[in-house]
Amino acid sequence: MHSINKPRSRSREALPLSLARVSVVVPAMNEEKNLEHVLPRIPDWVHEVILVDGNSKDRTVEVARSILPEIIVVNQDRKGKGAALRAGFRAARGDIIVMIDADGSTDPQEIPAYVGTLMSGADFVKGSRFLQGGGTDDMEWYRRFGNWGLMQLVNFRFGGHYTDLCYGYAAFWRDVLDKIDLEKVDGFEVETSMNIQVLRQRLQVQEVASLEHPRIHGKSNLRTIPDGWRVLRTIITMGLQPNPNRTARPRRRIDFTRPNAGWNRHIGMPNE
Ligand SMILES: Nc1nc2c(ncn2[C@@H]2O[C@H](COP(=O)(O)OP(=O)(O)O)[C@@H](O)[C@H]2O)c(=O)[nH]1
Ligand SMILES: [Mg+2]
Repeated sequence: MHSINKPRSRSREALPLSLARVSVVVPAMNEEKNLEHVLPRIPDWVHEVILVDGNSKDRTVEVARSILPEIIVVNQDRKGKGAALRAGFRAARGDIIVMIDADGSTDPQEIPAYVGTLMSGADFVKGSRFLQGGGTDDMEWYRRFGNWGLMQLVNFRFGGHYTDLCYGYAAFWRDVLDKIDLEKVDGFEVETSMNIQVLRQRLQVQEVASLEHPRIHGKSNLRTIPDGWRVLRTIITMGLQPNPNRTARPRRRIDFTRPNAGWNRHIGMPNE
């Protein structure tokens, strides 16, 4: 038995995070000026950082390599943020995959909150700007309104309790990729598609409060009307498809009789 007063041989910070390997996927299109505000803020214990270059016309790739020489750079097969994430997920080797933006809006220093929530039993963790503790400085009123309306539709049709929908910060265990299909999801509807599919798969989905900062340099690539329409079309199309798991019982919650059942399940460690 451990005595409470006995000093630990390893630091507390190094313990849980060293067990699972974390890949961070960063889609970036013409973000040369923003990367210096993003890449250095990624925690050191992250196993790998994957930059998906959206055929940038500026020095995005060179700048990324100069800041983080070990960064892995991949290309995407089609245009759009969804295609970029798909390529990044395919290249990722970690047990956990975290997706963040390259424009300075999502703060890599929040990664421990996502990883910690996965460690404690969640399968899929999404950031929310509208939970207590979260917020945004990067959303015009009409985008806020659109996001809210689309989220209501998703909650109504797919039985979620989301407080946010179209936000680029999320993290998940890599086996989630076996359960969701992103093959035809090329654009900004990617987060919505993922958020719906994880609900349909009855995964343990959890939100964490997140602060979204203003994009530092440049302009958003999102076009409110066409991209909002793509999101709406995704919700309608998926809503018309029958749920293959409709009769499945909701996934068993964390089994407290098994030690560390949360992360052991995902990284294939014995439970005893
Ligand atoms: N590789 C790649 N990255 C993209 C593409 N579209 C957007 N991004 C990146 O995705 C992130 C979010 O895009 P952004 O334009 O800021 O949209 P917003 O945050 O919704 O306003 C940023 O890091 C962009 O550089 C794309 O087609 N390819
Ligand atoms: Mg942005």
